[in-house]
Amino acid sequence: MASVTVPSNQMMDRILAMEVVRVTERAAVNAAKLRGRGDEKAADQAAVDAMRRELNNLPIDGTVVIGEGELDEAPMLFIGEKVGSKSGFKVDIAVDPVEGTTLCAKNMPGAIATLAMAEGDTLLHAPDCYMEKIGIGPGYPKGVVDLDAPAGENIRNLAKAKGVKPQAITAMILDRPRHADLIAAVRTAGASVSLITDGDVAGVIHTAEPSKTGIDIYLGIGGAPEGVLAAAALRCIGGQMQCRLVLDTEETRQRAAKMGIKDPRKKFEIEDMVRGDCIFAATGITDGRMLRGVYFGEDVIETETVVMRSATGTVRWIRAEHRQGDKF
Ligand code: VTB
Repeated sequence: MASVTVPSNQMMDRILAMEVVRVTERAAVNAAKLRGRGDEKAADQAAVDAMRRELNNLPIDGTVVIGEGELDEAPMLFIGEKVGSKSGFKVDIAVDPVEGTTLCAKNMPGAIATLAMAEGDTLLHAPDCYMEKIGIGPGYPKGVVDLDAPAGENIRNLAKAKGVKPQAITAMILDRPRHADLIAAVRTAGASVSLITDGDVAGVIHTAEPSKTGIDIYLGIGGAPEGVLAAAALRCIGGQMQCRLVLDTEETRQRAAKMGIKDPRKKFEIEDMVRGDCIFAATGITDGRMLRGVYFGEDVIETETVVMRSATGTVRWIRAEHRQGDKF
């Protein structure tokens, strides 16, 4: 039988790749109990509580670097909060207990509970501001698309690299007035635009498997925390992503500087946002294109989770049946 050799310094990651599944599962189930109730805050709080409780059970010395806000504004999972047994492996953690709070409150497709965990001091500490993003899946030459190139040029270059006409390219974009020019430029280039109302972490991940999702490229401005989470996922599954923080006020520039960002105009590559080994996990809260939402049966709760590990590129789709309802 073939044996799998994992260097001892990565052993902890390997165990954690399974452990983090519990964290996003619990957050998703707790949020799903409140989905469709029109109360974004309540569902988010339920997911935050569950995620924090589970993180604190892990054998890690964890620091939340992307969280629910800064200390004074978020009572839990705030940026800088220490989580875990505090005696284990040193890790940075990015969380979004409910990515798509509106989707969850309205029980619309695509809400997920998500987190990324990386070796200590390797995740970008980004303030909660906007971020320009461009992402494509694996298999393309480096630099085929560029954050600073006009959208039409990116579409044409991507189509050429894929060996298709621009008409066969689909770009996913958040449906926001700020994207009106971008959407028009992509359409003028001949490509199709798939609009989403929320959920750009999943949006970026869609580009990793265009043959299944129909999405070739992700474009536009979304949240910076979601950008770091998406970068962690692409680091695991491959692909290219470039981002730039939108630091358009003195206040955001100062917050970024405090977090160690020296160049406010820096174009971040995946390796700048996630510098070390990482794990990414997401569990569906509501049914989505990528993950099924939580299902509540009579004696069983079902969840679907994707967990990825950059050290090996392994992607696991975990369909779980939970029979002990009171653990949530
Ligand atoms: C995106 C999306 C999120 O925020 O980052 C978006 O992924 C950006 O902010 O699900 P605006 O809503 O202000 O455009 C969400 O939609 C919500 O956090």
